[in-house]
Order: sequence, then C-alpha cells, then structure tokens
Amino acid sequence: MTDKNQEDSGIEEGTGLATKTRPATKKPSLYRVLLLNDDYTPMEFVVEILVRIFRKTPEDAARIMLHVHQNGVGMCGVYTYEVAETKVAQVMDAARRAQHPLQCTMEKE
Ligand code: TYC
Repeated sequence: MTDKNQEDSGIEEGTGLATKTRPATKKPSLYRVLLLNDDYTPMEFVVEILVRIFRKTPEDAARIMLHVHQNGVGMCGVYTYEVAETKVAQVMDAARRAQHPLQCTMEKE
C-alpha cells in the first residue's frame, strides 16, 4: 500500500497474499463541554462566555443560557480532549476573575 491513510484492497501487490490491515488513523475521542446553572451568575455574563469562548452567535448563546437556566445543565459544544480542557479552564478562569460561581465541566461523549 502506498498511502498509509488509504484502506487497502487486502491483496498485497506482487505477493498475492491477503494482508488486509487496519487504517493507520484513529478517530479521537470527543468530549461534551457542559455549563451548570447556579442562582448568582448573571445571565448576560453566561451569554458573553458562550459568544467569546464557544463562538456562538448571540442568539444561540441566549438560547443555550436559557436552557441551562431552566434545566440545570446544557451543552456548549463537543471537542477533542485538549480543546475541551482548554475551554473549561477559560470559563472557570473568567468566572473566578469576575467572582461568579459559574461551573463548567466536560464528559466523554
Ligand atoms: N440562573 C442564573 C440567573 O438566574 C443564570 C445562569 C444561567 C447561571 C446559566 C448559570 O450556567 C448558567 N441569574
């Protein structure tokens, strides 16, 4: 096989032997980033977080914030481990600086 990212036919060129191999690439695990409701963080702060850190439109951000407000928890997005970890840290840091009790966590999809 010439391209390691390509599925091979299972027939090795030249030898005629059946040598079907697994693809060389693996899909990374994905993680949901969740926002948790609390009684004190201002709605506007949560919307700003969703726009700035999760790149939501103001409309989507308001919808997600209200979902969390009404249901206790809601999803901000699905990311690879390192991206999810970074976004959780950015939210927790922004909340700490602003002295809001906002909590953000991640879970394997
Ligand atoms: N419940 C908060 C309020 O009434 C708003 C809020 C929404 C807080 C979402 C956190 O993740 C959250 N001010």
